[in-house]
Amino acid sequence: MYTEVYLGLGSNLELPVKQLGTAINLLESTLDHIEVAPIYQSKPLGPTGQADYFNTVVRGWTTLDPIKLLDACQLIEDKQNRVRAERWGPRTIDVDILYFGTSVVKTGRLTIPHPEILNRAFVVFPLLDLMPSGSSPGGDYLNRSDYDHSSLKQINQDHKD
Ligand code: A4P
Ligand code: MG
Repeated sequence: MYTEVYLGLGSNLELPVKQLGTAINLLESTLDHIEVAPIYQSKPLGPTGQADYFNTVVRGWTTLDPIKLLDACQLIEDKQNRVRAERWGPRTIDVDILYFGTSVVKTGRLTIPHPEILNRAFVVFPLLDLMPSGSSPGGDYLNRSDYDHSSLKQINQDHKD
């Protein structure tokens, strides 16, 4: 059985746009019918003194269950030499599961929908590019005008460049 999933990608180290592209290429073998939102640049949320972040959202379909999908996402992070040092600290790549169909998951390893979606313009904007109605699979209603997006800019560079 296929489930529609949305993944949030973020990077602020070692050519971030290229890191996003590498992760998307790797996700092509995990998800079917991948669609990718534009890339957005923003100031870091959390510890200051870090470089700007580049974020996007990917939609696709999977036959994996949520934990197996998390394993696949973490394998991609490992392949891209992600070092887990500081919470909210700099990273080559972060792959978060935002929505897994309409599922609600709360285990030690996994919370779905991702609890920070509504607090983050850099997640909501690319999500809305793929989901223009604003009705999320989690049952929330997303609206750009709810956000201060002064530090958020859509960049023209494509992850394939
Ligand atoms: N985990 C639980 N639920 C999920 C889920 N839905 N998807 C667990 C993925 N993982 C989930 O994550 C820690 C643990 O969360 C995982 O082992 C998994 O079991 P992590 O990525 O290893 O560590 P982290 O960095 O401490 O947490 P997280 O939640 O990924 O960080 P954030 O909250 O994404 O923050 N500023 C801008 N502008 N843009 C950004 O993308 N990102 C961060 C990182 C900080 N500031 C940022 C950005
Ligand atoms: Mg993460």
